[in-house]
Order: sequence, then C-alpha cells, then structure tokens
Amino acid sequence: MRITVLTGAGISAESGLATFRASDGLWESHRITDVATPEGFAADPALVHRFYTMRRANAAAAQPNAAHLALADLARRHDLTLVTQNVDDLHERAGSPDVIHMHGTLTGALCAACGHRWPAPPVMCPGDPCPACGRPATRPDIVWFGEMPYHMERIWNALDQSDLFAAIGTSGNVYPAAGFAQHARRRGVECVELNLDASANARDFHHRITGPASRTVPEWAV
Ligand code: BV8
Repeated sequence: MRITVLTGAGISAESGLATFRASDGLWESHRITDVATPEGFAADPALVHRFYTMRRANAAAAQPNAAHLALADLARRHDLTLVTQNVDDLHERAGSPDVIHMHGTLTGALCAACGHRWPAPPVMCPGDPCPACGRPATRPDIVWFGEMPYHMERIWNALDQSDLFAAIGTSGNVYPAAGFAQHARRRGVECVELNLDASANARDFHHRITGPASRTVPEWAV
C-alpha cells in the first residue's frame, strides 16, 4: 500500500520540543513575525540566530519517541513517503530513511547570496561568511512564512499516487501543508488524522484518531 504521512510539531511534543500552538502563537516566548519571517531576520538577525541556536540545542538533546519509531518501522513494510513540517531531526534519528523536510532543517545552513548549503554549526551569528562565496549572507536553512516550502512537486506527486494519507500532530493552520488532505481527498485518497485534538482542517479527513502520538501512532501503524 502507498502511504503518504505528514507530521507536525505534535509528533515531537512528547520528546519535549515546544509546539507552536501550545504557546498561544508565541514560540518559545518569541513572536512568529520576529523569528520566522524574512522580515524578522532582516530586522534582527542576531535574535533569529539566537532563536534557532536554542531550538537546535533543544532538538539535539531530545530523543525520538514511540511515534517516530513506529513510522520508521512502517517504512520497512509499506511504500511510505514521509513529509514533515518539523525542522528537528527526530524522524531521521528514529531510523526513517528518506524524510522530506518541507520547512527546512535546524541542522542546515544556507547562504542567502549564493544558495550554498552546509551543516549548520551549533551557533550561527550575523555576518558569518559563507564557506563557498565568503559573503556574510549566512542564514538558517529554514522556510519562513512567505517563503516557498521545499520539495513541493515531489509531495504533490506522492499525494496523487497514494492509497492513504495520514496527518499526525499538526493543527492544520499552516499552508500549503494544511491543504494536503483536501488535495488527497479530491483524488479519492483515504485520509486519516491522528492528533491530540481536532485540527483546523479536521473536516477534510475521513477518519480521526484522538490521543497522544506516542500511543496512537504505534497502534495505527501496524
Ligand atoms: C507559502 C519553519 C507561498 C519555521 C514554518 C492566509 C491563508 C492561507 C495561507 C496563508 C495566509 N496568509 C499567509 C499564508 C501562507 C502561510 C500560512 O499558511 N500562514 C498561516 C499562519 C495562515 N504559509 C506560508 O507562508 C508558507 N509559504 O505559502 O509560500 C509562496 C508562493 C510562491 C513563492 C513564494 C512563496 C510557508 C509556511 C512555512 C512557515 N514555516 N516552520 C520553524 O519551524 O522555525 S511553519 C511552522 O508552523 C512549523 O513548521 C510548525 O510545524 C508549524 C506549526 O504547525 P504544526 O506543525 O501544526 O504545529 P502546531 O503547534 O500548530 O500544532 C501542533 C498540533 O499537535 C496541535 O494540533 C496539537 O493538538 C497537536 N499535539 C500536541 N501534542 C501532541 C499532539 N498531537 C499528538 N500527540 C501529542 N502529544
């Protein structure tokens, strides 16, 4: 069976990583517009680098939970395309072989001038030179609001060719990810949502499994 799974911050919540929604739109006590937009980075790159340095350290200290492990096991038994909105590497560390990070990764650095990518150092500062072109245009390799998510063509194709689409731990507030269920459903794909509570796009799913991902995902992914 061909399955496409989309995960959000909720799958990493039981690993101790903050979700966007739980903090009432404040993220680790920062306003989204200040830390997750190109305008915010232009206005205060040091603040944004500090925000991602802190999240990079939190992610490195976290461990994958049973939900991440269950998805890694699912990939060994089915044709699974795993798409995540998350920028942590817990899916990889759980053993998932081919994770599509549509919003980028905490472990990546990007040169805004030449497009060069390299592994992010633990701490990044404004003006750090790009190792390829030398220009002081280093930024986190993260897709901010208003920027085009990565790998979209591959994701749309996977949704079109799937028998089943599952969204796990996402509030369904952020597009285009929040539109995946409607896209799939229109193509006759069975859609299921596994979440702690009803998402903003719950109506797009045929089925809903409510509860913490560390319990619901292993039970579902048999
Ligand atoms: C784009 C990187 C176009 C940063 C992120 C108006 C209408 C529609 C769309 C828009 C609009 N205005 C603007 C837009 C577009 C905008 C958008 O969607 N805005 C929203 C707010 C309305 N989208 C964009 O800008 C995207 N780009 O559209 O580009 C374009 C076209 C051409 C050319 C150029 C551009 C880019 C969006 C990407 C933004 N970056 N992340 C970072 O991570 O640091 S998004 C960010 O939000 C994270 O990725 C995070 O994943 C996401 C939050 O969503 P969730 O993952 O769902 O997390 P959340 O906390 O919200 O929910 C957690 C859920 O888990 C909850 O439901 C909770 O109940 C559940 N849960 C909690 N614990 C558990 C659990 N479930 C199970 N078990 C548990 N234990």
